[in-house]
Amino acid sequence: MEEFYIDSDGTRLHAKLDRPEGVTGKGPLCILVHGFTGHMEEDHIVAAQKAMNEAGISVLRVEMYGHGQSDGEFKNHTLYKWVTNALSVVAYAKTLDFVTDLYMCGHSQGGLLTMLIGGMCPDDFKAIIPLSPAWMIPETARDGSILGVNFDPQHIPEKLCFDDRELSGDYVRVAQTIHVEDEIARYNGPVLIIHGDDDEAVPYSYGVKASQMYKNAKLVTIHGDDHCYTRHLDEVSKAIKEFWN
Ligand code: FER
Repeated sequence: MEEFYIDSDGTRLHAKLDRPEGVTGKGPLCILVHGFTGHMEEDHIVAAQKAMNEAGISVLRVEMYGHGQSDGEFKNHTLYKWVTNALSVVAYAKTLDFVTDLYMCGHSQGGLLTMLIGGMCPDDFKAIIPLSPAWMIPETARDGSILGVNFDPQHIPEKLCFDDRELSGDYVRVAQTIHVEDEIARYNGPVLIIHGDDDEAVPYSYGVKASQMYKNAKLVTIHGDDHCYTRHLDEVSKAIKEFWN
């Protein structure tokens, strides 16, 4: 494992590169991103990394603005900042000599990011893998609700308060402008969506709907599982490994 920082217009993004055991030559690489409030050492992120490594794929885990050990404060993060960060990571990955095919995978808000970047950079990815993608966020932001906190969508408050965290109103302003459907339509490559049908944070119906909207998607349902696959993580690992077989 190699640990380092990737520059994104002055923001330092904490990254770890894990190559499959014994592999030093050229090969595919998957960028892997956590979700809202998440980081790269969460069980489901590490499980995804290990499954890909076992399938012969190198994995670049990166923490986005305001998360993990990257620069920025959580309350100041927005989807535009994450998009800028992800574009920097894609540009970095393309400079790596060993990389043949490039993939992108992300969980939840990282899954939403994966869908956006897939549409923005369709030529760069051999496939994309949104895990329980939180692509309802822009829609709920327009409707006046984020993580169960309600507000007037036409008069966005300065900040939103959750139990133990604060989020700038700018998060909502940005989210309201994003139209994920457009980016779904722009990506024609293979898409693997994995979603638990007992997800308490991102309705399973969004995984189903995305899989129907993409031209070339496969949906793997993790029956009885929640947002972070705490019950059947082994099934997630298996689905990821099989995608490359
Ligand atoms: C929301 C519902 C779910 C939301 C985020 C999530 C920010 C989950 C995100 C994640 O786990 O990445 O309204 O708003």
